[in-house]
Amino acid sequence: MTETEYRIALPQTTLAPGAYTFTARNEGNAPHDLLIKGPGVDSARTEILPGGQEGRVTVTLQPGEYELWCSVGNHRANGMETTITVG
Ligand SMILES: [Cu+2]
Repeated sequence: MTETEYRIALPQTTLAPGAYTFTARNEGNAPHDLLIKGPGVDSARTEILPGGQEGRVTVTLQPGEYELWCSVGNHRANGMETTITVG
């Protein structure tokens, strides 16, 4: 997935249950991170990524809805959040 000001872009928003490693690439100028929360996942996150850098986060997804967002500053309120549906 890619992060810019102020958007998280995913290749797809529905996934089958299972283990995944997400790669978040910061294609913006501001620092960004990526957090994931949902069934069985509470504190999964990348480090804060400077522009041009990427980070990974590994999670096991169960059926349900997962929130993805950037926790830097007010980025989430500015639009850096999305959801994934698993099932
Ligand atoms: Cu951000």
